[in-house]
This record gives sequence, C-alpha cells and structure tokens, in this order.
Amino acid sequence: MEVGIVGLPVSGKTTLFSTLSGQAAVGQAGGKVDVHRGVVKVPDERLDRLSEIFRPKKTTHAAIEYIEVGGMEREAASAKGFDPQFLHTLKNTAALCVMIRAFENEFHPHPSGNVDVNRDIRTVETEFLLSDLSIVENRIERLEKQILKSKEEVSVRELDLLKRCREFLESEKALREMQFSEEEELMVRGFQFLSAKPLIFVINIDEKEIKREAEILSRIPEKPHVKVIALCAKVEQEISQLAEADRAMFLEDLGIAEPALPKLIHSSYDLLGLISFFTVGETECHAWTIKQGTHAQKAAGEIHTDLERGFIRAEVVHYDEFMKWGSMAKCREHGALRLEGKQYPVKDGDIMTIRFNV
Ligand SMILES: Nc1nc2c(ncn2[C@@H]2O[C@H](COP(=O)(O)OP(=O)(O)O)[C@@H](O)[C@H]2O)c(=O)[nH]1
Ligand SMILES: [Mg+2]
Repeated sequence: MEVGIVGLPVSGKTTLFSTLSGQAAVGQAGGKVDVHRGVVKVPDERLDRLSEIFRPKKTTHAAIEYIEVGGMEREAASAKGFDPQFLHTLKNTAALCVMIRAFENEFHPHPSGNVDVNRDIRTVETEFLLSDLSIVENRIERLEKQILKSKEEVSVRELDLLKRCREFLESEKALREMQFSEEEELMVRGFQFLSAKPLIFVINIDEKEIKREAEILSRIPEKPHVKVIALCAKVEQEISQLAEADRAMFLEDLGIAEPALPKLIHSSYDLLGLISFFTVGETECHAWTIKQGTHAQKAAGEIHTDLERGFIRAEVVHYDEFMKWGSMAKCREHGALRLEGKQYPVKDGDIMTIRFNV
C-alpha cells in the first residue's frame, strides 16, 4: 500500500516524511523532483498487547509505504501539467497526503510571500484538476480519431465516460466526487487521476498554534472523501528524536495530548477503507491489512495463497473477546472461538486461525 506525500515547496513534506519513516531524507526546499520512499509500520496497541501475551519470536505490524515527491513547484498554477516524473511516481499510490503550510518561518519564507491555508488548498486542488483535465483531453482527442477509423463499442463507451469526466473537471469538481459504475471505475482507474485519489490535507501548523488546532481546522471547508488533519511537523520531528522516557514530559509542556503521527497513519488507513486482522502464536504475531468487507477466504490469501486455495474454515475470536479471557485455551473453554466459512466478512480486530488443506 503506497501513500504519496505531496505539496507546495517549503510546506514541510521532507520534515514529515523523515519523521514518519525515521529516515534522514536530506530535504531540498524548492529543488528538483526528488523522491523519498520509506516503509512505516502502522502502530497498533492491540498487536502490542497480543505480543505481550504470546511472547512470539517475531511481531509484524501492518505497513504503509510513504513516498514524498517534490515537483509541484515546477508548474505551479500553469496549464502545462505536472512533470511526467511527478505523475509517474504517484501512479501506484492509493491515496495522497497533501502538506499545507500554516507555519511561519522567516528563514524559509512561503514561496507566495505569505501563509494562506485556503489559498494553498485551492492551488493544489486546481493543479490536480488541470493535470487530470489535460490527460482527459489528450485521451478524448485520440479516441475521437480512433472512432473515425473503426467504431468499436468499448471506445465509444470510454469516450462518453471521459467527456463526462471533462465536464466534471471543467466545473471545478474533483473526480473522486463522481459516481462510476463498476466498468467505469475500472476504465478510470487506469488513468490514475490525481483528483480521483482519496486525499488527506495535512495542515502543518505553527509550533505556537498547536493549542488552536481545532479552530484552525474549523475554517477549512469539508469535502467528500477528503480528510483534514493538523499537526506541527517540526514538533513531531522533535518528539520522534526524543528518548521514549522524555516524550511524556515534552508533550505535556507543549499541551499535546498525543503525537500526531499515529493519527496521520490511522487517517491514511481509514481513508483507504482498510482494516486489520491478526494471526497469533508463539512464532509470530502478525497484523494483516485488508479492505473492509473482505471475506475470510480472500483474507486468508493475504497470509499465503495456499491458505486461500485450500481454505476450509476460519477459527475466529475478536480481539476484545479474546482479551476478556486472556488465552486461546480459555476462549475455547468458554465457547468464544467461532468457526466461520469462506463468505464470512472479516471484522477489524478479528484474530483468525485458518484451517486449510492443499
Ligand atoms: N517553524 C516551522 N518550520 C517548519 C515546520 N515544518 C517545516 N519547517 C521548516 O521549513 C523548511 C522546509 O521544510 P521541508 O520539510 O524541507 O519542506 P518541503 O520543501 O515541503 O520538503 C525546513 O527548514 C523546515 O525545518 C513547522 O512546523 N514549523
Ligand atoms: Mg522536500
């Protein structure tokens, strides 16, 4: 699962990325298209507790890969569209995190001269719409030529769909707000439109304004499939560099209830409609990532294709129920373990043992 981190220059992308990934990405404010990649484990207290109980040799958290991509600076507010490398790098991302600058920093001034959150949000949204529009227009042009030569039905349907996309984009609406049939969804997916991707605006607030977070967020208009969260990237970076023991005091001094990074990671997870189920044992405790609504047999395939192929049944107990009894033996004794079939929709927090035969 990949999530892109993008945004205008000097908005704090590299600061956030290196904090998330624990990698010292040397940031080039306003530089060329530089790309940083890092795998980030999804914090999950439930998995930590399970590990304390099972004491396995190995504990594996769910993971998200974040990719920071520079390059929005290049074409800012032009109709030329983004650098092809920028688009290519974001191609496989399932969602985008857009950094929006709300902090003051006289040594690193905002490229537009002043801080204006809603202006920057509009700028980024417009850039995404224009980028998609130019892709749509190119494709429409080609399809029209093609249809003149041979009038294939699929092409006609695609053309019709793209014309509707164009109309949508021209009315300044993101494609993520458009309703698609299943077939259309597949057609559209191939283009990897930026305005169709689920989006998180990360408002990078000033260290002096952390306590005003709620007020800052309340001024940002709500949109479908768009999440908005606020954090101070610089402070988050400082927190991540502290020894565990010093963190609590630092947070208290700043008036922060909890670090924002887990919030961001969980937001990415929620936005993508992802949930976790667990496998547990003395060898390994493991959190697995699936889409909400995935059936047990398909979920088993996340663990191993053999488990999906030879799936018989899943033995399931929800984490909350498990914690009531404290061990698998007790769960069994009290009838808390259920047998579920192929079609069982796995719930977030289910602990599963797959019975299979290949
Ligand atoms: N005061 C302040 N400075 C920040 C904050 N976040 C980032 N910066 C600074 O702004 C500069 C640009 O940040 P960077 O992460 O490189 O931005 P990028 O161009 O979007 O990757 C760096 O000097 C950061 O230390 C913040 O929350 N507060
Ligand atoms: Mg950078």
